[in-house]
Amino acid sequence: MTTALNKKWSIEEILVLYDLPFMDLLWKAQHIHRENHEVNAIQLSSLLSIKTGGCPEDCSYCPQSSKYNTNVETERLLDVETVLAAAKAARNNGAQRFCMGAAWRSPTEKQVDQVIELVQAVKSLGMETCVTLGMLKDGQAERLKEAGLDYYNHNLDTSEDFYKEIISTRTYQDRIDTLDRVQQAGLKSCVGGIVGLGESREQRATFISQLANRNPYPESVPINQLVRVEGTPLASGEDLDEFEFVRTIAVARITMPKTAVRLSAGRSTMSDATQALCFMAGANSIFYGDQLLTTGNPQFVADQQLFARLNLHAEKRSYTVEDCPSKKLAENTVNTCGRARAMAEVL
Ligand code: SAM
Ligand code: DTB
Ligand code: SF4
Repeated sequence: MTTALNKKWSIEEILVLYDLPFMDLLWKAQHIHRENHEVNAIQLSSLLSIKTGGCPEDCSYCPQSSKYNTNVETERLLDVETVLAAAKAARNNGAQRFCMGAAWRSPTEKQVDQVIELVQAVKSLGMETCVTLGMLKDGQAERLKEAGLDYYNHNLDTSEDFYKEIISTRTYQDRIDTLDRVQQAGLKSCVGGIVGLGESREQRATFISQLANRNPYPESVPINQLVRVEGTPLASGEDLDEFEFVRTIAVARITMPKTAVRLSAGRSTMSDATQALCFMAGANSIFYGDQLLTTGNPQFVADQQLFARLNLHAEKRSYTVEDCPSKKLAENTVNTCGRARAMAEVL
């Protein structure tokens, strides 16, 4: 799968998409979705906070910032056994990728070493891995790639002009620099943002243009709905119209046809009907598991029931020999790994 750029998107063109009649927009998004992805298949990623709280950054939405008085306790980095147990539970429930998040501004070399140990342990279960550790320095993305990491998550979150109103401890360019390092190291990138921070539609369109015009554009695009957390500056405010959230999913699908668009934070308070509209609009990935980082997510069983009602299934993946956890297949043969197939059959 390549996400090489074949069209540059102007902000005006993206706004034209946003302005389409809702049904026309969804039709267009679903059409593009079907040309590029398996129909009714959803990629399942489980998430674990491996280092919670005490972050020196001041992201206005985040319960893990040390600048705000939230209920989140600061914890140490989890050990390998704890992480492995969580990853096994996620795999047994059908998750195919395991994402690990750390509340760091930027990891030290020693912290990268510790995360490498976690990545290797999770890989040994036959799962794909993703980590989000904050900004990376030169050489760190290469070290993670060498260790077998598949994806690095680093969100741009919103448009550059609105970013300054949400975060003062780093710049938009700092984020872009890390994304460039991630891509140059050959890691797949997972880059998305938050909708409902108080941004305008034009700022949402500008944010989408930032993602869609990267070359290649990200392999994975998480679209989070703001989860309002007591104690953060964004704890209260006017909620965004839910159809505007669905429109944002559709616009991401149209502008980045091959990416996995992930319906991310915010599902706990979203109706099943709105989630179904998001899948119709081209979302084909979710965070799957009872917990995001510090806030809740629908229970495994709730999602299994929703999938059954909507006739959705977990994405089935073909693993090459390199990726196959059993490592029993002949070299250079492309085949479907039995273990991977069994994992995908869980749902
Ligand atoms: N510290 C790292 C960083 O900022 O990249 C990794 C963890 S950070 C929690 C990952 C992402 O979670 C943020 O970029 C943001 O998009 C999302 N996030 C954090 N708090 C959120 C909230 N209250 N609602 C929705 N998304 C949130
Ligand atoms: C992403 O885009 N969303 C996830 C993941 N990447 C790391 C995080 C959502 C966090 C929601 C608030 C919380 O649980 O702390
Ligand atoms: Fe820290 Fe990431 Fe939260 Fe910002 S979003 S405060 S960088 S954990």
